[in-house]
Amino acid sequence: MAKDNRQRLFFALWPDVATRKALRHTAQPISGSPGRLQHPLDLHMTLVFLGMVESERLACIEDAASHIRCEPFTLSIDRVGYWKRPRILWCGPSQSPAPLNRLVADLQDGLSACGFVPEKRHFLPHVTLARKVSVLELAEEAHSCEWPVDSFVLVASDTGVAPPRYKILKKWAMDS
Ligand code: 2AM
Repeated sequence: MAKDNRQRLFFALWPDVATRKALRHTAQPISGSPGRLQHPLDLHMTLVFLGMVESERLACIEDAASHIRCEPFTLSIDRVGYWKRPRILWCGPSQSPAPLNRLVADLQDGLSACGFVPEKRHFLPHVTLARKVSVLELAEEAHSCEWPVDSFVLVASDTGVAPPRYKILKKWAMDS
């Protein structure tokens, strides 16, 4: 049987060790079931989700990413939220900073040359903290944290394996 040459890919911001630790403590559910916590090594913020991609398209994807010009910026993670339907507990910035919006838009633009259709939904920056959560109440105050962002990454998702589920394939530093 032919080996499947496709991978589930996405671009993301990946936290440094200190930010990763802080992210885990942003949300304090005070009632309800905690659900399935995201493995600490899997915490990230998705920028662009590509879906299943054939390996032949990787060169175009990486070339698009290498043309991105973005200055380092800081993300203030000061908001926690809960999406009822997918039962996801997340944290994110209450204001999506301009450099982050530009980075996502530029990536989408560049990737359209590789045949990807830009996401129509509004970009809602978030870090999934837990899935299958039955949260009834969240502590009023988010334990906010500052996330210094100086790179972005291309990630492969290994569905169906034990955590950590994600593998960083390539990292691009932002220019200062
Ligand atoms: P989530 O954290 O909100 O679930 C790997 O699966 C990453 O891609 C996750 O961050 C996930 O977002 C995101 N993702 C999965 N499926 C997606 C889709 N169809 N559209 C956009 N993002 C998706």
